[in-house]
Amino acid sequence: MPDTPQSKLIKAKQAWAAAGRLITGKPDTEHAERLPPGQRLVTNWPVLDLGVQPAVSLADWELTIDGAVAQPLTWRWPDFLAQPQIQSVSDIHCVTQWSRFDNLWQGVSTQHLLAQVQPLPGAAHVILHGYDGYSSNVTLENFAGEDCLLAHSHDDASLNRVHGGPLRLIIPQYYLWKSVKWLKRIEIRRDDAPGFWEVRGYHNEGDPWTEQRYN
Ligand SMILES: Nc1nc2c(c(=O)[nH]1)N[C@H]1C(S)=C(S)[C@@H](COP(=O)(O)O)O[C@H]1N2
Ligand SMILES: [Mo]
Repeated sequence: MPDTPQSKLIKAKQAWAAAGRLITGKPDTEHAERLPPGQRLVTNWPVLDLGVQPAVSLADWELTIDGAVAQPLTWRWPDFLAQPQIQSVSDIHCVTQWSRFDNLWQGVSTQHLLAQVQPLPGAAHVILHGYDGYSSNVTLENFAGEDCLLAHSHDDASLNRVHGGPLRLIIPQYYLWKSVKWLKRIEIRRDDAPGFWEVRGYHNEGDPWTEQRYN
């Protein structure tokens, strides 16, 4: 990678992961507090990504779901909007220590998506790919979590580009690095494949309550 300011930031975050920075050692497995250990509440919404924020027009947008599924599919924007829409409210927690409460999301549930593609027996992992080349991995079980959705709106407005519009994933039970912005492809697999931050020292899971920040 060339030594751009962005690649310096990536190297710095990788070094923090190696050093276990920000870990408080006080897991809150009972969720006694609403704020996970080591987090602070913000009311704004910080932007974090690799510094490339792809502009994907609705006319060009496509989402492919493939891999270990009986019915792989590609949705263009009208196909996506034709799916049943849900709303859900969740808190988000970033590994860089900020949390934001009560985010209203609208979009299509991951459970609905899975019912369409029908994962094959043995499918156990999901790799999320963004239009910017970013990726992250979650287990199929976590991907299918209650409040997980493909979100096109946040707090009653279309998701803007910096936060991953037209469409991003939301996996509220994990740190936000798993919630891939500018979602392009959902790959369902039998074996795992660690994503961008997971190969750079971040935890393979990412539960904020037990501070699964780094591995
Ligand atoms: N496509 C893509 N998704 C991404 C990222 C990225 O660089 N590219 N960064 C992740 C990280 S590390 C974080 S903390 C959140 C930040 O989301 P936000 O900018 O909407 O707060 O997006 C996640 N999803
Ligand atoms: Mo992040």
